[in-house]
Amino acid sequence: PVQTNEAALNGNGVQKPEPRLNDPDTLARQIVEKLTYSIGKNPASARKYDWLRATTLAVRDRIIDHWFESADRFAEEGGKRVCYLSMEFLIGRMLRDAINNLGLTEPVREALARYGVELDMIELLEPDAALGNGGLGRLAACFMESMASTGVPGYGYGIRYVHGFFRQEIADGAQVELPENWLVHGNPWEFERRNASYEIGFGGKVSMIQEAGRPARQVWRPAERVLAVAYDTPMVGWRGRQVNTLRLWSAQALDPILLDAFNSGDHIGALVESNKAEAITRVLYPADSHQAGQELRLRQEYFFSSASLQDIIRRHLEENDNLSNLADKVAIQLNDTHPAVSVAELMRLLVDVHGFGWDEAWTITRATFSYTNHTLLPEALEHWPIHLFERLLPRQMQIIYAINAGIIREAAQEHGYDDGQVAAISLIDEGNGRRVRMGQLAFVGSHAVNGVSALHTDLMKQTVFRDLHELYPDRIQNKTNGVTPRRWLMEANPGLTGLITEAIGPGFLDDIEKIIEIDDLADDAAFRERFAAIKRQNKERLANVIGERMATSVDPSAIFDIQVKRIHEYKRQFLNIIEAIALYDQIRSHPERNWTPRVKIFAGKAAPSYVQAKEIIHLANDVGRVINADPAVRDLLKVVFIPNYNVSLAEIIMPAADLSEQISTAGLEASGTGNMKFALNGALTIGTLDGANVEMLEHVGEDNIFIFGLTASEVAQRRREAHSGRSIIDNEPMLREALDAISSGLFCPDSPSRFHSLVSNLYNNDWWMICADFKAYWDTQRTLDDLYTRQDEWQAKAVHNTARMGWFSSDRSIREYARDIWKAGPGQAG
Ligand code: 9GP
Repeated sequence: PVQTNEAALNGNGVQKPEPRLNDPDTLARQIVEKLTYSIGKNPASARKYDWLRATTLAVRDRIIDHWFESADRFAEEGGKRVCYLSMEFLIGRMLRDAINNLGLTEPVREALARYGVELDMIELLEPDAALGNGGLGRLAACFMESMASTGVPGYGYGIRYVHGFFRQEIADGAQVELPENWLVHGNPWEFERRNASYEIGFGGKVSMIQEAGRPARQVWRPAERVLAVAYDTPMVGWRGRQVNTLRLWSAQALDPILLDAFNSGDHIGALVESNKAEAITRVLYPADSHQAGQELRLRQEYFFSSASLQDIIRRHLEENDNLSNLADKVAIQLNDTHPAVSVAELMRLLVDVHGFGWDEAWTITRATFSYTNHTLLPEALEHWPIHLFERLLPRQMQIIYAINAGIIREAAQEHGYDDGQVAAISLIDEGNGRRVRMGQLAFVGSHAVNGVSALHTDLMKQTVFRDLHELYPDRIQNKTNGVTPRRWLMEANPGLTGLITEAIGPGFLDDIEKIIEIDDLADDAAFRERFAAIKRQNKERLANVIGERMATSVDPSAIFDIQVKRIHEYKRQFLNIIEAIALYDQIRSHPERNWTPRVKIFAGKAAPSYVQAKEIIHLANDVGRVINADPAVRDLLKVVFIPNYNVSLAEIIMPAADLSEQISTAGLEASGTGNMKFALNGALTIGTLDGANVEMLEHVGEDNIFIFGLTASEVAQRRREAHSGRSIIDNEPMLREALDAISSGLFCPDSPSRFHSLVSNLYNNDWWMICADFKAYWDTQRTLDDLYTRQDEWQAKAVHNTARMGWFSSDRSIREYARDIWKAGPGQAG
């Protein structure tokens, strides 16, 4: 038998390894051990990628020490868990984040340097974990980091896509989508957990069974079953205080191969089941503001919802006698409607599997769930055809009908709702070929529903959820988004972080709102100069990236005017391009004027099926090609579109911006989080009164942000009046000439009509208010040109922006969720 030293045993009788030490000597030794014994490489012949892996494994060991501590602490203290269900986690690279949060950046750098390996070089080899499309997915990643940093016991639940968000290339100006392959070299951060696997059913029949001595109950016999297998990634918070878990599900067939088929020679057929199962988690749907509408998507949604709920229930029953106190121990946040089917699935598990009565199950369900809405765009609101839902999830469909009947009864009997009002709140849309409305399902199944900025929350009450808000007036609340200052300031902008630390000490690293202490330094010329010098270095770094990737040279002393985000008509990249064309025209017509040099930088991906968005990308590229090559412009204006925008590129772009473009049609951008990242890094914002811009205005002050254009209510008014762009274009020569230039084929001589439909949309209805806002936008840009020539003033405003953005931290958002919605985490009775 194995001899153990009793004194060295912990409570479970298992010997615990010594926690890893963090000095460079130990790190250096352990990195080489990983290289040798885990990767099988000799240090002399190891390649950079092997060093990255070895470093990751050595760092991961240290995270594991903290992970177990967090788990032990939670087991001791009890309390409530938060489960964050999200189809998307747009994480990006993990090594830099992990070593920053563990305080290991310098020790690791030093350890690697002993072998002549540069940390900054190997970090770049790590693939981005791009398991998300944009704002919603990136918010989920910021929230995971902030939950760990603020001590909230959080579990992220999502899908382990084999192929994340597609890789974008630009060919002849147009977007080309290529598969992304982040797992091709394996993923050293994750742990496969075969013991946490659950069966997920689809299709089949429901029948009522009556067993002796028990009430009759419904039993679902699915026609198909797949296995959900868990992969866990530890997510370490600031100073390693807490490590939470991101659990991603991978789909597998119950039988990896159908041997009968194989043996009878049908080699392809033998793998059909397994291919069909694995298809569920193979690819991330690349649309952020449009419902995908396909069966596979509904399968993905149900697959990860059911697996997560089964896991939550299993864990709960390991620690508790039964499920009646589920809501005291677990808060489940539904990130958008993608996991909304969870409401029906939890009811099924409680009623059909665990024998609860309907009313008690409904009380538990509502108390457990809460739901965040991220968009008001009608085309993004999910609603599934009943026939599809019924075929794939027959028992969940019955449950939805039963929930609906209860809500309708309550509305009619207690509130006197008439048929029209009932139709408006119903979970079933009877008007469009009968569909299940997932927003309504998430709303009625939750005790709290939130929007992501003050304006968006107000608009939710007035528009998409007006009727449900009337019925449940206390349910909607606001939780303005935030971003993690660790990734978006400390890691992305070490220069600025160093300057601030020097000026006010390191207190802001633990409490970002203390960054306000640099506000007065806006009046200090020496501080401003250093602030500007750091911006300059960051601009040079971006200029190098642009030079390398696109062979275009840009001058870092010009205004770096940047719009990076998903490409969408409501985000109005088109307005920005039209302004660039108008400026181009003016520079050519008035060479004698004192123009302020500008580089307009774009990046972002379009959903592959979104024709207009792809045309906008094409236009940006075509316009850039013509302007950048025109000697008459004398480098006063450049237009560049950087391909393949992702988190890693954003980390280079955000710190390098002078001007941040947040110019969505008012009322359409739920919050925005790019706006926050830019301003935190000292960019001035040109923006509309939309999303969180409204609150940014309140925080940074009206002198430090450049607001223009129609308000949300003015936009709504114009739309009611069937506004069209024609009369504005007729009266605005600069706008007309810019549009004429596009229509004439000036930028696309190979295919002069390429952009005709984009332009004719403006004449016909100007739905996105591009014409309506053009003049105000143009004027504001010229004010900014002027301001840029007065660098002292500009830099003072930039300092005020950084100083006053502390509130827009995801730590603050998470504390609000924890206090108002989850009742979990430090200081909450759990
Ligand atoms: O478009 C919103 C964006 O405004 C918001 O900041 C983000 C996070 O709340 O969510 C975006 N929505 C989506 O990504 C999908 O609806």
